[in-house]
Amino acid sequence: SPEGGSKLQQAFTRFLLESGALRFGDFTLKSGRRSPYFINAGAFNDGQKIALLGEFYAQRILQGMEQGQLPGQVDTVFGPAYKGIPLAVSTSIALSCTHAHPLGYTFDRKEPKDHGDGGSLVGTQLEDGMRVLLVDDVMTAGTAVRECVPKILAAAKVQIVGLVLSVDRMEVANDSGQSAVESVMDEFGFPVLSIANIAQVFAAASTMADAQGKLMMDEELAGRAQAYLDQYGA
Ligand code: OMP
Repeated sequence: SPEGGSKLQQAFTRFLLESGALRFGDFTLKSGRRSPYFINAGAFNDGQKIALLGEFYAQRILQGMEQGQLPGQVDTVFGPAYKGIPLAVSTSIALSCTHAHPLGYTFDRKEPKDHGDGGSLVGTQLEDGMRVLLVDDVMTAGTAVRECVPKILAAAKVQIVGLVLSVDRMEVANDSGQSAVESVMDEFGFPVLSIANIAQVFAAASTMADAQGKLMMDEELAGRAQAYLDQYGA
């Protein structure tokens, strides 16, 4: 790829910055790590942004299919509640309506339901033999995905064909020197792809200026990001 990354990575980085999803500051993560940057998928909070986000996921999934990382046929896109729900829905719409790749969407409930259909999953119901593609927002230590996989496998004997993230933060898992993405791949045996990893995001952001001509990621921010990655990077 050229300097600053692929077209998809560059466009996605611009989208992260312009929508305010990528912020620099001082953030405490779920894992307890204190990070100088944070990616907040909650910033994709209107119809245009969530449609565009679904389109980015679709592009990455189609690329994964072309490159043989993902099978060409998938039955449903699964997004873990709550933040995974709009990801699964928007990705399914983009693949089905824009890319002639019809498939379902599925998500879980956080609370058990004891009336109505009684099911704990919403959308396309999982059946034995189905191919399920997971989508999630960001991976840091890999805790979120470890919670959701057993729930899916308890519903039916499905094949989880992969996990697609917005951003892989490229950090170590909690209890090892191994990267979170690699330890999830080893543990569950499916590929983990991201629209962009954090190194690709930073490479692209360092080449981009805002409307006032100010660099989106100047040397001071780059230095703080590097210091964090020296500590927690895989
Ligand atoms: P792990 O479960 O440690 O992999 O952290 C990933 C989750 O943390 C994501 O699903 C988010 O809920 C949250 N998160 C972000 O959304 N953005 C970040 O930049 C970092 C985190 C985080 O807390 O690590």
